[in-house]
Amino acid sequence: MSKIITLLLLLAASQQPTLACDGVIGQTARTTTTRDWWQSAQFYQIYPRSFKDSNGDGIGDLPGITSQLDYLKELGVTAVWLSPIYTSPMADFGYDIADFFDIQPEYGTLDDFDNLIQEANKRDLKVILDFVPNHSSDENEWFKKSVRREKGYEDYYMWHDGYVDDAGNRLPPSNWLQGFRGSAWEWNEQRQQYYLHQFAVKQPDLNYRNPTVVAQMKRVLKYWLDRGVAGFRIDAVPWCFEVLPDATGRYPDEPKSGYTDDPDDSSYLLHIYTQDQPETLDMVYQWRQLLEDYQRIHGGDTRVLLTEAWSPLDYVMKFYGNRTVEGAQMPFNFQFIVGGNGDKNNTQLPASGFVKIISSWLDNMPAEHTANWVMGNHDQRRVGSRYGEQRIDTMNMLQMFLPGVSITYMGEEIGMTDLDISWEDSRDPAACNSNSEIYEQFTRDPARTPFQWSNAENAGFSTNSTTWLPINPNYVTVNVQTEKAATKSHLTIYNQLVALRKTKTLQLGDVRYSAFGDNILAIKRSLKNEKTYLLLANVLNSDATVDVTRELKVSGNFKTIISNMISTAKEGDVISADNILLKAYEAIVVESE
Ligand SMILES: *[C@@H]1O[C@H](CO)[C@@H](O)[C@H](O)[C@H]1NC(C)=O
Ligand SMILES: *[C@@H]1O[C@H](CO)[C@@H](O)[C@H](O)[C@H]1NC(C)=O
Ligand SMILES: CC(=O)N[C@H]1CO[C@H](CO)[C@@H](O)[C@@H]1O
Ligand SMILES: [Ca+2]
Ligand SMILES: [Ca+2]
Repeated sequence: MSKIITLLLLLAASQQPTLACDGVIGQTARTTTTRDWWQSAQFYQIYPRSFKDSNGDGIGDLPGITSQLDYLKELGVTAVWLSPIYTSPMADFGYDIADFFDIQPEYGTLDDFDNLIQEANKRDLKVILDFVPNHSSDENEWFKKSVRREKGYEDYYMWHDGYVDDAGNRLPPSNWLQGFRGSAWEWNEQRQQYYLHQFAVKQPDLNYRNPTVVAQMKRVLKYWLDRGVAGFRIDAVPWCFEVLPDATGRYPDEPKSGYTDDPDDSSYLLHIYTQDQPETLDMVYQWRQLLEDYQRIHGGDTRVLLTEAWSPLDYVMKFYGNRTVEGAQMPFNFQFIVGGNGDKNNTQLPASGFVKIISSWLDNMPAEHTANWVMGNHDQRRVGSRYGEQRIDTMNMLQMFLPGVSITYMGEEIGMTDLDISWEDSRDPAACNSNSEIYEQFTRDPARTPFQWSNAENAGFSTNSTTWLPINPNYVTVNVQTEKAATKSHLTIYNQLVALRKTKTLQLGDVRYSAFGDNILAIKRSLKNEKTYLLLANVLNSDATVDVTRELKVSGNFKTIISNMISTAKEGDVISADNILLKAYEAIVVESE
C-alpha cells in the first residue's frame, strides 16, 4: 500500500463514526477517496477439481481454468483464489501437500500454471493461491526425512514419545483430537514416536517453533510470488502453533466442551491449547512483512493476505494487526456462516438476525480497516441450502452491497445448491472417516460438485460421464449458458450487482442499516453528491409494508434498478420511501431520483 493511501486511511480512521441510536442501526464513516485495488475487490474462489475439466478425466484442472478466464472477466472478478493445486496424494484433496513447489499432475504442470498467470494478467485478473502452512502430506520428502531423523529435519514436525501405562499399553502424549475424528496423535513405527496431526493422519503438523521450518515456509511464499501470484489465502491459520509442553515435556489435556457426547468428534474438546495461540498472530504479521518487502524490491501492486480462522471474533480481528504492525488485509469474515443459527440452518433467520451478523463485523472491526463478506466456501453447505433457495439473490445482493470486499464461492452466482451425495460416492475424508449412518453431518462433498456450465452433457464440465463427484441434476436449468440467455436469472442479477458495485457510492459510501419487524432488512449506501442506494429485502415468507424514512434518514421517491427472481417489480418502477410493499422473499435495489 502506498504511503499516501495509508495516510488517507489513517485520517479516515481518526474520524469518529456516527453512533447508532439503537441496537439495530449501524454506520461507518468513510471519507477516503483513494482505494488500493483490493479494498473494493470482488474475489472469486475456485475449487480447481470441480471448475472445468480440459482433458476428459472427470477432474477439473489448470488448463480448464485458463479456458474460462473470459467468463471470470465478464463476471467482473478482480482476483481469483485457487484452492490448493500443489502435488498431493489427495487425502484431503490438496490440503495435504507432498511438494509445495510443484503442481499436482492431474491439475497440470508448472508450465500450465505460468500460462494461467500470463493469460490472467492479459485480462487484468489477479491470481491468489491457497497457502497451507500448518501441515504437509506424510508423503512430503520433509516428513520422510524427519521420520528417518535426517540432519536438519529431526524437528521439522511435532514428535513425542507418548507414554506407557502400567499394563504396558502405549498412550498418546495428550487427549487432543484431529479435525476429522479421532486422536490427533499417530504412532510412527519407524521413528518409534507419535506425531501430531490436527487434521487427517496423512497431514502431519509442521513444527513452527523450529526456525528452519519458518524459513522454509517463507521460501514457499517467495517461490510463488516469483511466479506472479498476487497474494495468498492462508488455510487453517489458528492451528499453526500449539501450547509449549511443560518442564517435563508433557502437553496438557484439553477440557471437555460439553457440546457433544461423541468423544471422537473434534468439538468434544475446547481447543484452548491447540488453536488461537498468540504466536500464530506474530507468524501472520511476519508473512505480511514478507509481502511488503517483496513489493518494495520488485514493485507492482500490493500483494494481499487473506486468513482463514474460525476463531472467536476478538481473536480474528487481531489478524488485521495492531498499532505497531500490519497483519492480513482480509481476515475472512465468516459471520454469515457462523453468526446465524447454531445449526447453520438459517432458512428462517429473521431480519434482526441479518442485522446482528452485519454489525458483528462492522462494529468490531478496527476502524482503519476494510470489511469483507464470505457467504460460503468448499467446506460449507451452499448458500441456497443454508439460507433457502428463495434467498439466493438476496444473499448475493448483501454480499455485493455491503461495504468492502466480496468473496464469492464458484457457482453461487448461478445459484448452485447442494447435492446429496451417497455414502458410496463420498470422497471427503471428513465423511469417509465416519460411517454410513452419520457421514451426512460431516461431509463437505455436497458443495463441491462440478461447476454447471451449460445444459449439455455433464453440464459442460467434462466430456467424461463419470466425474470425480456426481453432477447435480439441476444443471439442466441451473447453468451459465441458460442463465446468460435468460432475460432474468440469478446470473443476470449478479451481473447487475457487479455493475452497481462500480459506482462511487458503493465503493466509498457510508452504510446504514436496520431491521423492520421480522420481515424486512433495509440497507442504505450514500455518499455526498452521489446517488443514494437502498437494498430492501423481505427475508421471510409473508408480505410486509414498511416506512424506512426515519431509521435510514431518507425521504421521497426511489427508482427500482434491480429485483430478485421472486419480485415482479420492473426496472424504473418508482416507490416512496415511506410506503414500501415487499412480497414474501422479495428483494429490490432502488436508487434515489
Ligand atoms: C472418466 O473419469 C473417471 C473418474 O474420474 C476415470 O476413472 C476414467 O478413467 C475417465 N475416463 C477417461 C476416458 O479418461
Ligand atoms: C431448515 O429448517 C427448515 C424449517 O425448520 C426446514 O424446513 C428445512 O428442511 C431445514 N433444512 C435443512 C437443510 O435442514
Ligand atoms: C475453508 C478451508 O479452506 N478449509 C480447509 C481448512 O483446512 C483443512 C485442512 O487443511 C481443509 O480440510 C479445509 O478444507
Ligand atoms: Ca482433467
Ligand atoms: Ca500446528
